[in-house]
Amino acid sequence: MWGIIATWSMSLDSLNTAGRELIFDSTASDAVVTAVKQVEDFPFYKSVGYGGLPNEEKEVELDAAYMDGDNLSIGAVGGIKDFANPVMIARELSRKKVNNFLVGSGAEKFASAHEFQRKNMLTKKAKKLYEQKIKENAKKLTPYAGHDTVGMVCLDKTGSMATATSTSGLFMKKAGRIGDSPIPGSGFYVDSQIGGATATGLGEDIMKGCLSFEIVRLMKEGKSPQESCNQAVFQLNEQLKKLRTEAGDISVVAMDKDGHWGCATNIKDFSFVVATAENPTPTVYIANSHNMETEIKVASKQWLTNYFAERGGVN
Ligand code: SD4
Repeated sequence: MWGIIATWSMSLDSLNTAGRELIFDSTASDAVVTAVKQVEDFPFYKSVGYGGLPNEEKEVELDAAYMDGDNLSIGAVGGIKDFANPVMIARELSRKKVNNFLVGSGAEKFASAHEFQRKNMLTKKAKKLYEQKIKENAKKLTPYAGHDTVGMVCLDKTGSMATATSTSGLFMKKAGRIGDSPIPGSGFYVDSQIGGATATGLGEDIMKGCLSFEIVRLMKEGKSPQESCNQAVFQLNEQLKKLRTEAGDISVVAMDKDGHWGCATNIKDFSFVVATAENPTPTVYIANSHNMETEIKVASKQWLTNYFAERGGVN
């Protein structure tokens, strides 16, 4: 068995690549990092890597993480600027015994010392959107519809699991703001003996529930990935609404050690992608919630046509 699950339809192409690699015996670690890197490199996506939208000071600050489910090694970077592939830097950090999570200039020094590729990550398109936003004087922090953090959980044929995330965080965030995506247990978690989970949405709220760890904990208790995602997301959603009158956007995907998967969301039409040994062609699914249950359907041909038509306009 092998499998990979990823947040948002933007992961579709990279799951094609990852799926092929997994068929040919790639490790979960290599497959997940290659797949996330591919999303980072694609300029159309406004919320990950190259093309990511800037903070309120017009700087693209990126967060990324990597976790190895075999030994629980974690590496993460927060608020890193001017490097092409934060996910690769995160994996390199996971190989160290200490200093696994570096932010800002410390992360950049590490990346330089290890000769990771430098790149100005602010595209013309991102700059234009920033200038528009400044004109509108609209600074409300919201996750953007449709294209947010890329998070993936991967299982390879040998039973190893790995997870990785990458994001530019929220458009117009304060300089130095870090979301859930690089925070272990919140944006991601994986244990090859159990399974893994990763989240996307409003980091400030996802962190309140340590959501990814909670899902893995529920799977350890014997719940299926789908039951675990439902319980973790809907309980947190209800609790936030009760205690704070509202809950931000929250979506998660999970896979267990046998390649079974699940998803839950409190937003409309959350898209995610799955490829497994049984269904090796990556499939885009759309999730919605109804009475604390998640309804999942395969994205229609029309939905995919619209997605590809919109995505065509690179830069
Ligand atoms: C963050 N969770 O920085 C990320 C952003 C995101 O949907 O996933 N938006 O809070």
